[in-house]
Amino acid sequence: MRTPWRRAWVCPRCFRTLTRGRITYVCAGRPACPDDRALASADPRAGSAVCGTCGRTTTRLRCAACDGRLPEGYLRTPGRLVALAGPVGSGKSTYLGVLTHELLHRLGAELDAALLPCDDTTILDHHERYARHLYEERHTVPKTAEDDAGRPLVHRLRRVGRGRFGRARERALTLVLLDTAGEHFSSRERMEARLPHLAAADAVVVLVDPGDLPGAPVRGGGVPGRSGEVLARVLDHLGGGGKVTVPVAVVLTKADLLWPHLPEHSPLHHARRPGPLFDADDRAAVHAELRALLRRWQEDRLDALPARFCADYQLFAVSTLGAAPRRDGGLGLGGVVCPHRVEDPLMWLLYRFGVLDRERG
Ligand SMILES: Nc1nc2c(ncn2[C@@H]2O[C@H](COP(=O)(O)OP(=O)(O)OP(=O)(O)O)[C@@H](O)[C@H]2O)c(=O)[nH]1
Ligand SMILES: [Mg+2]
Ligand SMILES: [Zn+2]
Ligand SMILES: [Zn+2]
Repeated sequence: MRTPWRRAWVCPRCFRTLTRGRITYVCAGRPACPDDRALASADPRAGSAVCGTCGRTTTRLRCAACDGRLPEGYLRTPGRLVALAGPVGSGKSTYLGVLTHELLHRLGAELDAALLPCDDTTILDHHERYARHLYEERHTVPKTAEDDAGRPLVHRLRRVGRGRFGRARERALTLVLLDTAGEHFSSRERMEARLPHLAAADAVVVLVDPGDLPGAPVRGGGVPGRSGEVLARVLDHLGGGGKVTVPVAVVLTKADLLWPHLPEHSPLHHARRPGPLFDADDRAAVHAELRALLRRWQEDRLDALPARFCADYQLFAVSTLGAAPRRDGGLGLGGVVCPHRVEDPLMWLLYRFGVLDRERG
C-alpha cells in the first residue's frame, strides 16, 4: 500500500501547512518598489504575477505566517519533509551531509534523477555545515548546537521514468531534509517545544548508535537503552499513543563497528545492486537480518515498538563514513568518506513516495 500524501506543502521554515491564504508574492522590485500589497490577491499556483505598482513580473513567494521566502518553484512539485531524529552523537549530521553529497555527486545519476538545491541557503548550509568539514578538511562534522534552529536542506528531485505503455513520465518532488541537535529528543516536553516540524513530517528517519545497544559488541561511546528511548518518545509524539501513519525508517549508523561481528554471509556486508530501482528482496533480507541481530543485542524494542505502533516501518544499517574516525576527528581510511548503504533509507522512501519503481523479480 502506498502512503497517501497527507498534505501537499508545508512551509520549510515554520512547518505550517501552506494553504492558499498563507502564501503571497513578493515583488521582484523590492525594496525599491514602494508598495506591492496588491500582489496579495494573486494566485500563488499560477507561478508568477505582475506587481500592480511597478509592473514587474515576480515568481518569488513567501510564507505569510513566518515571512520566510519559499524556495524557487517550491509549489511546482509536491514537497516531502523528511525529519531526522536520534540522540546526541547518533550520527544525524554526518548522515545528512554524506547523503546529500552522494545524491548530488553520484546517486542522482544512478537514479536517472536530476537533483537541484532549491535556494542559496541550501547550497551554503550544505557546504558550511557538512561538506566543508567532511570533504575539504577531511574531518568529522561539528556537533549541532542546541540553539541552532535547524535550517532545512531543500532539493528538487526530478526523474524521467517510463510510465505505462513505455511513455516517458516525469516524476518530481521537493525533498526537505531537517537535522537538529540530539538534546531535543531527550524529553517529551522538549520535543514538543523545540521540534514543531516533527508533527508535519512526511517521513521520519530515527538514527540509532550501535553503542546504545546493550548487548552489541561495540566498545565505548553509547549509552545502553538511549536510542530505544528516543524511538519510543518519537513514536509516541507522532502517533499520540496510536498508530503512526507516516513511514518510519529505523537506521543503525556506524555499521562499520559491527561488521567484524557479523556472520560472513550477512546481507549487511554487501551493498544493494546499483540501479534506479527499489530492490524489495534485498530490503527484506536486510530487515530480517536486523530483527534477528537486535534480539541478539538485547534491544528488540527497536523492532517491537515500530511493529506495534507504525503502519509502515523498516530497519536499516548504514555506515556513513565507512570507518571510525581517528581520535583527533580526522577521517579514517586516508581521510576519505566511504559510505556503505547510506542511500537505502532514501531509496525506500522514494519508492513509498512514488518516485521510484520496484525491481520486478
Ligand atoms: N565509526 C563511525 N563513526 C561515525 C560514523 N558516522 C558518524 N560517526 C561518529 O559519530 C560522531 C557523531 O556524529 P554526528 O553526525 O555529529 O552526530 P549527531 O547525531 O549529529 O549529534 P548531535 O549534533 O549532537 O545531535 C562523529 O563525530 C563520528 O565520530 C560512521 O559511519 N562510522
Ligand atoms: Mg548533529
Ligand atoms: Zn512559514
Ligand atoms: Zn512592485
